[in-house]
Amino acid sequence: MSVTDTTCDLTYSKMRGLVTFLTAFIKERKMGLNDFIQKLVANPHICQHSDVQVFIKTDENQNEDEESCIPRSLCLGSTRGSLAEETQVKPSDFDYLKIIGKGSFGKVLLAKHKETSKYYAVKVLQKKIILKKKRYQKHIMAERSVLLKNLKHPFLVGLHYSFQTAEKLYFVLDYVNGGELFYHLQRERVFLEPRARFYAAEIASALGYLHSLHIVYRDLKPENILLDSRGHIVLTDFGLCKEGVDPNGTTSTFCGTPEYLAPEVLQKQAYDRTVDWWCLGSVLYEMLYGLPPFYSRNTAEMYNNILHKPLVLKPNVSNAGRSLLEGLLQKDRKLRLGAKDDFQELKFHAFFSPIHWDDLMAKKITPPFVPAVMGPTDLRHFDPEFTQQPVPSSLGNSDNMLASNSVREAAEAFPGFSYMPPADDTFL
Ligand code: ISQ
Repeated sequence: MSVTDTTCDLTYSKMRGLVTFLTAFIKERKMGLNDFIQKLVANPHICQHSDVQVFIKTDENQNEDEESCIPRSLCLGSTRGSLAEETQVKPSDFDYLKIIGKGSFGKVLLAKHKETSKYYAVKVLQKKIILKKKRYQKHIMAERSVLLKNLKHPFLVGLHYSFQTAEKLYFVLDYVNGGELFYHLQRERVFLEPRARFYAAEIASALGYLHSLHIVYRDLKPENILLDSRGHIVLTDFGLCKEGVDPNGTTSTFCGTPEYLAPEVLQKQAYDRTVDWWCLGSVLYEMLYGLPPFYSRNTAEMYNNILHKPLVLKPNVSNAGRSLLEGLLQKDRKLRLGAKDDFQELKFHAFFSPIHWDDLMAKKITPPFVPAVMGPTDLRHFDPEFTQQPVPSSLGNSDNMLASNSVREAAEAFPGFSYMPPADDTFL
């Protein structure tokens, strides 16, 4: 075989490899582009393959100031049928109007897409803070990974895009402004059973959906449960800790409020999806009784109560309600309601007998309470501590892309942090 032949052969086999790869890619694309991209970027071996490198390579001539959010070659389709270039989303595509939430890693902002005038909640995280703690880097990647699983559920916040610049990670999420569920609970102290049932049912159906995809939410806590402007539940934050993490990277055992921690999580034992049913029990308990179960102002005592104190339920809640709480707040996760047949067990519990689950999923049940909001820019339900803070002008600008080692490391730590909505998705 001549050298030329060999070269030809090699090129041909490479071509075949590429064709095989592309065929598989297109097939996968039909099944769910996002899922495929995720697998691709999550697998270092596949990523290192030269064909794949060529395939996913971003345009070398792209604006140096902004990392592309979407490798151009992956822009196979667009929600509006436009060209790849037009579908690239970058920080400067948005006007950042207000800070609506803050955590140790960054902020959540109300942002308006300049071209479409649609409103989004944009979560902006500082890479260097995340990088200081490997564990939380995993958290963020897990959050992205979870959000990218093409999650679509009426009571889960939707991710539209994620992208990164040299210093920051951006998540472009649905924006909801009905306020935190517990903001309303604090105002009213307790909810009547029908209202608590409605919220518990919407939360349970979202958790059941996540479990069906083998995702454990784990961190269900008051600040992650929002209401939209119609009064429906929206669960947010698959991994962002609002508090409890020192930005300097010192250890903190738990993220945020510890009230809802299941005994197995407190004891750092193995946990599974039943941890979410414990958390749901805690939310329901607080809605009906006005305080978290096992509550004590003394945190050590509360931990002890969660682990050892028997659940005592006062009779001002119906038998069905108390029976559900007893099932969910069972300390032994193997005996907990949902341990065998997950969400199905909850669905058929007497407490939920007034719920028509198909109607619930279709948002056909009229919410028991409609938050008073005048429009998307009505921020009355957000903490003024956040909304009164000035919005950093740097957000819509390009990050400094100086090729320092730390910046490069920061970029490499979040591989594939870009996202394009599925072809059948609308741009809100
Ligand atoms: C969506 N809307 C308002 C606030 C939010 C906070 C976190 C994540 C998503 C959000």
